[in-house]
Amino acid sequence: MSPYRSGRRDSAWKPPGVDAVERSWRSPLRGPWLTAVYGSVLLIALPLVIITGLLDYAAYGPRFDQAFPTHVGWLRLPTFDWPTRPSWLFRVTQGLHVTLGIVLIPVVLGKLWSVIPKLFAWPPARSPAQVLERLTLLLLVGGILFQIATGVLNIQYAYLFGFDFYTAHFFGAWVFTGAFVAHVIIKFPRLVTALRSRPLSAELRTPPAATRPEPPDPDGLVAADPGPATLSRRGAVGLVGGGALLLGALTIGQSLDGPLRHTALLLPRGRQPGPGPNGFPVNRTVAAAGVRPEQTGAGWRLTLHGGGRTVTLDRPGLLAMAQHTAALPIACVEGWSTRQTWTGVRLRDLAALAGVADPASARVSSLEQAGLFRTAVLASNQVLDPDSLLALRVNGVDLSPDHGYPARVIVPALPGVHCTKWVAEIDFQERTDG
Ligand SMILES: Nc1nc2c(c(=O)[nH]1)N[C@H]1C(S)=C(S)[C@@H](COP(=O)(O)O)O[C@H]1N2
Ligand SMILES: [Mo]
Repeated sequence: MSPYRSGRRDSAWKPPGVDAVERSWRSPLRGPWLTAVYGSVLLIALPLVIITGLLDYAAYGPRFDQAFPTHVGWLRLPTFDWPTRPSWLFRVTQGLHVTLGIVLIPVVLGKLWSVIPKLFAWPPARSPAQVLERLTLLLLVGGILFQIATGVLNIQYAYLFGFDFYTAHFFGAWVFTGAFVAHVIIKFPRLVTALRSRPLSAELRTPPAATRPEPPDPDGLVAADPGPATLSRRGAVGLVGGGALLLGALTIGQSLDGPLRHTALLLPRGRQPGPGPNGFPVNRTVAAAGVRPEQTGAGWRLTLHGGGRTVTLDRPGLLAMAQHTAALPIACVEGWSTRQTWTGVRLRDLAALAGVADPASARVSSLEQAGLFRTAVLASNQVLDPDSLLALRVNGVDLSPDHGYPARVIVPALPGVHCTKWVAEIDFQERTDG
């Protein structure tokens, strides 16, 4: 038999260079088992990232056209009233989304490393089924890298891309999720077989010197010409796991209060305005928002609309009303959160003062002239919760200018972005459906 006919598929014609590339993937660690180990971590954790992402979208109140992107066509999910209890709900869903998204980066990279020879597989199109599979892989790999890149750049406030983050991340999520579901359906049997092929406990006891390549596999993950092992599979799993733990340790602090907050080294700097009762993170400063000191001084007035009535109050007038204190978190879409103790007037008392006993919603407007943060709509349950406040004070002192002086909204479980600072006006809508 002629030697080139008995060989593997490399006897067929290939463009120059492909052979060399194929031979250069020589790690003896690559194979179904390692790919399946990284894959099973992602199989368990990524659905959590996807679900918390969808919940975050729901929390912004798509019903009031204030979730981004606003127009999502047939991707519109059934909307529901985002609850106000437990008050830490959004803190947990958004914190989990961002933290887990960061922690999984090394696992995604490890998984991609383990399958990278397949990117150069030749011939590129062996059968229609294989073309379809490679297409879903393109959406899968492209999708996850796109979601990681846009997500990380967003929380680092690096808007390097020329498109809207929310639109990109939202539609990117659907592309990725579709490809992820297809990939899991196609590969799940392989994953199970691969995990069963080598007991984890034995693998974790094998040193580099005893590490051998896996037998050749139908997917071509195992190198054709493996080199000697410089790292064991235990080492490869430990490297990725260690990277994930390190990222987690540097991130988790942004969701904690107390001394552990200082461990959040990946938080963008300069947002923690020092000690004292107002010393907690500021999303946008009063200066950055373009709110001028003369707007927030003694001449400031709060205007309430509703029930055909307009009521105007100054800050002493608000302080003369019944005051309520509640410990509530602010949780930002970017992942950080912090619990503080707020004092002010209940929103439901302000609704009653405006003549609206049963509000369907309330539109809150700030002193800002324009922009994303100028107005926010609160749903009925968010206005009526006894801890929903127009806060005047925090931790026993007046709000600082950066935290929204003279008055700001704080509502349990409401995304931070809708806790409007420097409030100028609240417009209560009476329920009309009886
Ligand atoms: N008027 C106004 N309100 C605002 C903002 C803003 O830029 N302008 N930022 C929002 C965002 S995104 C968050 S996370 C919270 C943060 O509140 P803090 O800066 O007091 O911590 O305020 C919200 N309220
Ligand atoms: Mo935010």
